Amino acid sequence: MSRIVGHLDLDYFYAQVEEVEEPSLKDAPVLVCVFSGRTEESGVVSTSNYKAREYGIKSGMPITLAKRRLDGVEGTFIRMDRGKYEVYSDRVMDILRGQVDVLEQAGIDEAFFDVTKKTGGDYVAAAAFALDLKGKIFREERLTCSVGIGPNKVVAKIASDFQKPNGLTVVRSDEAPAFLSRLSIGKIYGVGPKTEKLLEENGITTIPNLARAPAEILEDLFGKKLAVYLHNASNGLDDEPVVGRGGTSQLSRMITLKHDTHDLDQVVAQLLPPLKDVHDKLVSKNLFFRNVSAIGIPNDLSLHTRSKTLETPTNDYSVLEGEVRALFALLLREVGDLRRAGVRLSEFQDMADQHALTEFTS
Ligand code: TTP
Ligand code: CA
Repeated sequence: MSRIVGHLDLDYFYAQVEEVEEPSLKDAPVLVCVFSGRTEESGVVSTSNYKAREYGIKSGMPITLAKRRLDGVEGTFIRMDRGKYEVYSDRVMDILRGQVDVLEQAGIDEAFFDVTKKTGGDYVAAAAFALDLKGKIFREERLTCSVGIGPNKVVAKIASDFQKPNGLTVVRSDEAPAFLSRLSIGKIYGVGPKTEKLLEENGITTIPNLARAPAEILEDLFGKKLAVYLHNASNGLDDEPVVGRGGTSQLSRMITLKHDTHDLDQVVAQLLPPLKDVHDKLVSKNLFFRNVSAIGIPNDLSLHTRSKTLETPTNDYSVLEGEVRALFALLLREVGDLRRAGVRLSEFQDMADQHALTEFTS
């Protein structure tokens, strides 16, 4: 049975989450920014919606330059809230996990998946599956994404990027060389501007050039490993398996509070059972956590988070409860009555690994 691999990437992810929470933002530029705090305008754009991209706004661009590019057009500048985007990401990944044979999360807004068994190796079934998946993510989270389906990770990743946003591109293995031949070399995963320039200096300017380049030339330029990868990738070949991460990457719990409240003691008291439950899970899985987030949802259903990364990982319950209390104290300064509250732990370390590390360093 031939392998069928997919790659899913959420569209303009941080900015799209902000639009989901405030749909009136949709028709104008939305720029999610990391403010460095020196002056009101210092910092960079993390990402922006497609409306903003029409004005040439890009990730990593200084906010001052983005303002100049907007040239007086009204845009909304929003402070990046990574904890909030992680909650959305977790939920999308949970939807995916339930539907595919193997899931490999590759970033906050992207994942590879294997659906060979699920589809019986049939591309028509895989295309129908991908459409259904996109529909489910949109119905449940109001988020659009772009999906690529192909015979391997390299092709699937390029395919998901091919018709963004809200795209679906299916490339069968026999179509892969023709599909790739229309694209620039830089579209191949792992080929950055430096590699591209080096190839260009050696007369290799297109994917078909690369696909037919003599092995010795590529090996001279990049060494054996990268040369083999480039040769295979440009021919649409790649054996990398989709690796399901068996381990837990996050644990979270949300509750609806008995009454809407702004009282810290009330919130923390009601969160104690879910906190104990999360802590039991942590201990049973032999994990230490490093990052903890408090999540609060007021009546307007907007999502607010505050998170903390500890200097050293721990599984100490009193530390967990103390941090959660401190985070909710901060969060409640900025929002009104909460309707729902929750906690999320992430950045886990296996206790077994930690023992190994101590043995190694002592
Ligand atoms: P991307 O998937 O690269 O970008 P995107 O989702 O905003 O847009 P699209 O996929 O539609 O092209 O990155 C995912 C998120 O990672 C993005 O929403 C914000 C964050 N990010 C940064 O914070 N800084 C960066 O330089 C980039 C590229 C992304
Ligand atoms: Ca994305």
